[in-house]
Amino acid sequence: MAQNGTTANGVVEEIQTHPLPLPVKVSNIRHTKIFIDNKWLPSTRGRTFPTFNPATGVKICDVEEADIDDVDKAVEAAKAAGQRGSPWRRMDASSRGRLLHKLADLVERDRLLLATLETLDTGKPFLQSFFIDLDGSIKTLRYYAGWADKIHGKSMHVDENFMCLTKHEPVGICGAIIPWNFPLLMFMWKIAPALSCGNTVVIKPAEQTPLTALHIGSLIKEAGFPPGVVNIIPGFGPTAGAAIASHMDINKVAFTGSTEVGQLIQEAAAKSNLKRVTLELGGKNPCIVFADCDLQLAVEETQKGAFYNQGQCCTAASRVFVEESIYEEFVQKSIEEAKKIVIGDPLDPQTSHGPQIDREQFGKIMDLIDSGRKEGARLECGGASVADKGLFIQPTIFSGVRDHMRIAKEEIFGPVQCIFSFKSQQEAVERANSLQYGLVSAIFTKSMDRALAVSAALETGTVWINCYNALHAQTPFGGYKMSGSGRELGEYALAEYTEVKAVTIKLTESL
Ligand code: NAD
Ligand code: NW8
Repeated sequence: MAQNGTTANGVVEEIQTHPLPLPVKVSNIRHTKIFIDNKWLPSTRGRTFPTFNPATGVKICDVEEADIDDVDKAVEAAKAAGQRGSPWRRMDASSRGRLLHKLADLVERDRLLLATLETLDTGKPFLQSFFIDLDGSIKTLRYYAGWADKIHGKSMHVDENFMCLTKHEPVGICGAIIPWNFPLLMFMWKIAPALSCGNTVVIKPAEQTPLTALHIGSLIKEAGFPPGVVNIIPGFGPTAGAAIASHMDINKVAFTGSTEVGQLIQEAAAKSNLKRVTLELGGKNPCIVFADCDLQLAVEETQKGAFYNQGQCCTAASRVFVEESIYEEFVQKSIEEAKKIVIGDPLDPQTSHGPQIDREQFGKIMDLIDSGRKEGARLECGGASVADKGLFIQPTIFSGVRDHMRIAKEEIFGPVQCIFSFKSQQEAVERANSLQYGLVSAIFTKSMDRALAVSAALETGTVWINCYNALHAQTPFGGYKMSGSGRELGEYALAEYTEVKAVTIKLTESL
């Protein structure tokens, strides 16, 4: 369906050239239990927790709450599934690839239902769920399906007439802890490379958004993955999440979420069994807009970067540095652009902006907006919640933002665009690099010479030139500095999911 490219601007093309997909009616939620060993289990402690629709505040359903004992059960299942001699370990690598493709087929079959569930649980506009989250999920699965039988080592004739073979073995049981902003996509970013390399998985969805992960559990079983290869434990961070991070039998943990929790995960990993850790944390991502850019493009891309997913992206474009000579024009055009955003019911295909995820995030964002006003930034538009609408916040633009303000330094994770002015290239680069974050950055200019020079100077894992949120299954993604460690997606992510074994053979005849 989505063939014209599915970047944030791709959505618009799709809307114009294809009949609109429509949400399905969801009368009861089929999968609300803990998924271990391809079976649906109740919580050992007999507890459940509610999940809400953030657009209405209405409870969708209760979900079985996994705790430490359920994590132990999941780890036992994963251990048995991944043992030497098990069906999963004996399976041809090409068959692992086929299973991942089969899972992708089933996700495509259930695409409307999954997009609807994602929208109900997160509040993100349905067409974005359908075209961005589902498309990215399917592409991630297919990309790593293709890798499964292409993951192999080298043979080296080394000094003193030894032959060395390197083998890429699975690391074993991979724990994953994921956030609420892209529940389905983050699930795939974790499981697809892990399974492609032959690992087993224990994954915890965020407590706010467990529903699409649990539906995928049923598809994993239907696809024919052996029991215990993937185990899904809905639950809370300090209990189920912490149990993963400190488990003695989990060999690796992949985390996406806040920097504070990322530090706890790395600490718990170090103190338990030194499990391998990859972290995708926050960002305070700078865009540098030079006077020689395509101004309309820069306005549109930086704004989508700021407001996409209600600003709830680790990649949110939250610091836009604009060259002095085009500053006023840039701000005016940005305000015009913001007026086109349609706030409303996320299930309505016209809607481009939904609610924030929960009351806590809503409060944090409103507090930061207040701080911006008080510290003297200029509120150009928005700045308030939407009357009678619970968790909706208007797209908000501040101009005249100065580097010392809270809104210039703290991750907001809401629909707030901060616009700064700069005089020289060197000054812009220094200010862009001045924080401890280093996830993504963007440059807008028509000079490729300048773009390449500036991209070399920016301390971020991704640099976008004349585009934003241009993520692809083939391209590595991850942070410098306190934005994380390790890479997801692309060939680079495979290294995070394999142990390299060197087998050295003493030769008796010279080659
Ligand atoms: P969080 O880091 O608390 O939650 C992310 C995941 O970690 C969830 O699954 C959660 O249950 C789990 N978790 C929480 N505490 C844990 C612990 N002690 N041990 C193990 N796992 C734990 O994020 P949040 O509270 O949902 O959001 C707070 C802030 O984090 C946001 O305002 C935003 O700045 C940032 N955030 C970043 C991302 C991202 O994509 N990088 C995503 C969500 C939130
Ligand atoms: C994996 C991801 C994508 C993809 C496309 C368009 C807009 C925004 C995002 C996005 C494989 C193929 C495509 C996006 C996704 C996650 C975050 C931020 C932006 N991803 N996309 Cl955290």
